[in-house]
Amino acid sequence: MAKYGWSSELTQKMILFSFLWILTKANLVIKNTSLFAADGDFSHLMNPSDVITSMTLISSGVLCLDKPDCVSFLFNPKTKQMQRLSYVGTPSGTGGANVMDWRYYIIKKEPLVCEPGWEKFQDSCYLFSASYGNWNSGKLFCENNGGYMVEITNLAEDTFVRDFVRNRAFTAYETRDSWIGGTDVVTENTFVWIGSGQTFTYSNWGPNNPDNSGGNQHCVILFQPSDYKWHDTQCTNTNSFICEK
Ligand SMILES: [Ca+2]
Ligand SMILES: [Ca+2]
Repeated sequence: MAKYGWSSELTQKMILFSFLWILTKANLVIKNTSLFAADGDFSHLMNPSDVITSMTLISSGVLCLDKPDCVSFLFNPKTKQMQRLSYVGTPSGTGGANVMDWRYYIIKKEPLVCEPGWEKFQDSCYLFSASYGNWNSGKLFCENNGGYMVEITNLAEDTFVRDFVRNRAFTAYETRDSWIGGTDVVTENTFVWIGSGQTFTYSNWGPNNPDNSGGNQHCVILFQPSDYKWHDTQCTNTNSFICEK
């Protein structure tokens, strides 16, 4: 109804934000993502059993991106609730009081473009460094380049990264093996990704690893003699770095 300034027509207007590379929230990076608000009555899309609490519009967007089939969502700024949708909705007509606090948003992912020197794979860019150092210097190197030490969270990503290092020539012994972002330095044998703090949900350990050999192996490398499967090793060792952003 005109009273609420809503139109029966689906007019997508870009509002709010278009954030590139930037927004990091605990366990997720939103990249090349824009939110579009749509006018109209979308109350017919609501399903009370699917409503979840989300503090902000941005965290609602994060929750949507966190679910692979989510392409749009409803958000209520007054009740701090949202509902994810796996399709692009169309309005049923003019708005009404029952939906006045809810807004409908569409997620739009822009094509990902990686900077020179970074390799693109799926939704991330990867930097395979020619320099080397200990694990912490790798962490700082990646952060200084706007990313984080690589987090390998599925077989496809693991295959991409291992293929890359397997096929590249290394010029120094120190660059043969590569640091990745995994560590169990906080709690022995609980490996987490340093960028997100998430525990491993996927892993590809080499034979007999992790073994915490000598009692002080708390950082993870792609180990060439194991065809670049993962080994825990001493964080003070010297290897090349793989960054992601
Ligand atoms: Ca360890
Ligand atoms: Ca080991």
